[in-house]
Amino acid sequence: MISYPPEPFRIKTVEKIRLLSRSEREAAIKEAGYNIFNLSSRDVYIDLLTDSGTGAMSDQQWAALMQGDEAYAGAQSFYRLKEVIDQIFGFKYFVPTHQGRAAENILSALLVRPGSSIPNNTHFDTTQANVLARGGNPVNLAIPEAGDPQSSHPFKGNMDVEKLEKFIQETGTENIPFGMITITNNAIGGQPVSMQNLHQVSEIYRKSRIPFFIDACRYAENAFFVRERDPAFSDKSLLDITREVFSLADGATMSAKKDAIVNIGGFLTMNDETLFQNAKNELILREGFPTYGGLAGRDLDAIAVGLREGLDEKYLAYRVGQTAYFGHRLQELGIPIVKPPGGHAIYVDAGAMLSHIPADSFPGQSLVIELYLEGAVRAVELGSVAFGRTDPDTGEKILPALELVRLAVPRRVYTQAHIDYVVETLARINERKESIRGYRMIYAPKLLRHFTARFDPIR
Ligand code: P70
Repeated sequence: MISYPPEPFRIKTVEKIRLLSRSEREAAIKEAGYNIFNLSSRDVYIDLLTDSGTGAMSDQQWAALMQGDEAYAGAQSFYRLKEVIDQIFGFKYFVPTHQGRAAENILSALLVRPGSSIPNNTHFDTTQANVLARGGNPVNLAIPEAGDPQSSHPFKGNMDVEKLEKFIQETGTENIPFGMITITNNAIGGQPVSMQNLHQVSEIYRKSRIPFFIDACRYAENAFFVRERDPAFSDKSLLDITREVFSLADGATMSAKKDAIVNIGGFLTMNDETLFQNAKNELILREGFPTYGGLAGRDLDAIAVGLREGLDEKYLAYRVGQTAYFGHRLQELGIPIVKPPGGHAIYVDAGAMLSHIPADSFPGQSLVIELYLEGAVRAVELGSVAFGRTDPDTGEKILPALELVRLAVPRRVYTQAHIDYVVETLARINERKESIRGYRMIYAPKLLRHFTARFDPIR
């Protein structure tokens, strides 16, 4: 029997969910242009679209909201958040932003020049888009194992350091305004990055004088995996591990909607004073005054409390345990998933499961739609719909290595019975998988197309 530690909390507030009938679901998804982003959330039973902003806040966080200081400048909420960010991240400066992509936008606006390149283990959708939007070139340099769903490499999120060195040599440091690494690596399965890899990447960037920024959304889950999987860290505290990680970089972008367990918020943090000055000016132009960013004072307080809760050992053991339980149950049923289970989500290898559907007919999108039709479960495609694009110079279609469907687990929201329901839904789909057809994309914008694309079933 697979199990995981019981929830280290009890439930004080509940939210009703409803399950539509099959014919109602058919009508809803058709109306949505076969894109789950267009569904009304009332029509979704189990919502695994994202773990971003969907977590349940604690009583402590709700209490902190009441103490929010809504002063325009110098709010006490800012100083309370600063204390926590100083302790966990340890960079000299930070600016609050309304979410992660706003931090990415500021960084890209200030540093990306047309034609320049930004390496990463794997850029997630909004970082890729923010770099592209400034005329830059987002480059993915993950280790080869990242492209193999079967590989059980313990740190499959790692960057390929040889490729990184070669890339820097060929491109020239003057064409790389900053380098990144994403922890955990969301695009390829929520896989962790090892401390050793972070040290190597940091050394390479530093010796080339390339500023190093960490996309830190799921840094706490990454720290937990480092402690679990690297014997050198088994007796270190999660805070010590985290401090070591951030000491290797020059700054970080953060979506607090993930490991800080809030519904909205983020920040950009850095050591460079000039960059900080410039970031403040960008912030004032678009987000807000530097002591609140695009947020209310109370939001800053919720983040301050959430950052500490997100790094709690008991919480993380339950959290990562729940995701692993989910993955192991699917593996028992022979459903191909990215191995090993990631921190915040399970990624079904739709390319393998629906191998009769070619990439340009979007097997991942087909599976996402089937999940909704079969059980009103909402997942997201992370394959050719989300990451596919056309090279502006050559007109060549660039497709991702894998056709994945992500089932993200919101933090502190669903119970084991909910997870079991999703497993059973997928089991029924798996039994009739040969009859599932592909889709045609009938509308797509240039950037971040998955959010608004529309589809038609191929008959
Ligand atoms: C997700 C969401 C956000 C994200 C991220 C990394 C590694 C930056 C950001 C931006 C986005 C999403 C995707 C599909 C469906 C719904 C939402 N990731 N870096 O779920 O942060 O959203 O705060 O601007 O994962 O993974 P923000």
